Amino acid sequence: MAQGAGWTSADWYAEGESQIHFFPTPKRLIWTVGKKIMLEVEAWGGIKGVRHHHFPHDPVDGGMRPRPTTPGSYVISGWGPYRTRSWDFSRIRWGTELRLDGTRQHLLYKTEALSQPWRPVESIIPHATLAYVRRLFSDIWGGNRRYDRNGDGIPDVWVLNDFGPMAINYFRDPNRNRRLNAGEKIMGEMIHTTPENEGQTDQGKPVEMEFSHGCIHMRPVDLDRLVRQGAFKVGELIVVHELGSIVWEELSR
Ligand SMILES: [Ca+2]
Ligand SMILES: [Ca+2]
Repeated sequence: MAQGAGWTSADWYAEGESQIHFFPTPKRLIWTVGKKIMLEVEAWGGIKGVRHHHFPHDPVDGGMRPRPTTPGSYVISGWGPYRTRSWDFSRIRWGTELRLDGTRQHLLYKTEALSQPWRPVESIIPHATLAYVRRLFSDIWGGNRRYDRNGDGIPDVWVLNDFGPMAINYFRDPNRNRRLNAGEKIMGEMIHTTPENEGQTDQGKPVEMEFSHGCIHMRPVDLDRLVRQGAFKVGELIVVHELGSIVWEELSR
């Protein structure tokens, strides 16, 4: 079993080491190498429950209350499209192929099962009728043709997953070996974009950031930039600083 104290503040900004630091209060995510800032972008974490504030397509059971992003020093475990049963629209992986059934009344998604390669979207997300998906796609993506090549308002692929095309995940690493061992768990909080922000970017509209339920939200262009420049490496430390913390002033550019 994994044991030990894990990574601590003594490990932050280690000489010559690439790290990610997230400061929820000033809404900054910083990629550092030692004490040098390689890139700094805006990023939004979670906050304490906000009364009367509803996030886009909140789960109908209301089971997901916003919470602050959990502070700590973690290790990046990987990235990719994320899928979870806890969020209705995230039950289907981003980019999954879609098509209409024979009656053209129901939307099907491509499964990974050979026995039943296409299943109704409604079988996994009951309220996601064809009309609902069309409306949501129009609200988020406008008249997008990249994901709707025939222009019928029905997307060709699933671009409504709450976690965007790619989520970067991380874990607590009590035994400090930078590997995910038995007894170590990947956090349910991760770095990702939202479909709303992806759609705004695609349409050239201003990107309106929102507080998360605990995850770390970034602009699609910023996430792309960090990934392209090699900021998120497996095994690298990611530090979620406490609410109220400010960016350490000894960092330089
Ligand atoms: Ca279409
Ligand atoms: Ca470990």
